[in-house]
Amino acid sequence: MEEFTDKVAIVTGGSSGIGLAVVDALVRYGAKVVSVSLDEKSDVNVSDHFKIDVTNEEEVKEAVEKTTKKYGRIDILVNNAGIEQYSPLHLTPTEIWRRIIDVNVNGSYLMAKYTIPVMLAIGHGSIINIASVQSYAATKNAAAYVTSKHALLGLTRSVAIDYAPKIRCNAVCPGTIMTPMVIKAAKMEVGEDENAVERKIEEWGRQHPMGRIGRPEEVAEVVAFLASDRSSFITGACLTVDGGLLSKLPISTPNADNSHH
Ligand code: BMA
Repeated sequence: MEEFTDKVAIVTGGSSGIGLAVVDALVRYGAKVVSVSLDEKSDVNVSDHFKIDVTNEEEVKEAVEKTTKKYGRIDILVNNAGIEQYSPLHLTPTEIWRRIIDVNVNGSYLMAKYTIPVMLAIGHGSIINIASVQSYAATKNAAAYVTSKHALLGLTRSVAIDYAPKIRCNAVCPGTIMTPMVIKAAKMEVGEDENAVERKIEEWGRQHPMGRIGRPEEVAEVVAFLASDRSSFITGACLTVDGGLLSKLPISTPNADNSHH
């Protein structure tokens, strides 16, 4: 499907996890994709890769300028770069709190700030923010991350109403997805042992009604849909991609098949 022929996309955090899957999907559907991340190198599929820190305003400005100069346009921005760390709020070092908010929220703000004028100039654009199920509810000991992901929905809605009808802005809210970030979180809980990590991830999977955690490609497909004209009347939305997690209350109920009555 060459849906994105002549379209140009920028993906932040494009060298691993969900970002990498998004890069691959957009390339597969015909877009030229520029990846920006802290890593030296990126996916072989990208048209360009810039090593930047999305919290650095000068670096963001320059990456957007270089992209616009070379390709003449930016149709799609995917704010995917994100970090998390687990600790109770009062034990979270202030610099860690600030860094999480800086990457997850301010990075998305800066990318939008410099990309929006380019989108306005070409008359359209689609911005997709990778939020989380933690945009709606919290896991324990993740206050900075949870706060940042809640904030991303505010950013999404504000951009949506400020720039409609030219620019659409939506969020995707993934549940647990098999990425380096989630593997790291599992290791924080159970240590380095591979079997223990696998068991932890399977346990998380069982908490999702679908019985498993998600694959990065399953998020990337939704991002591609929101980037495309197939979602032309969707703006300010958050599409949940969580295998049913947010639909479930963790309360036990009588089993009708096993009733005592
Ligand atoms: C994500 C991350 C993951 C976690 C998932 C479900 O945003 O925090 O580490 O597994 O939410 O809680």
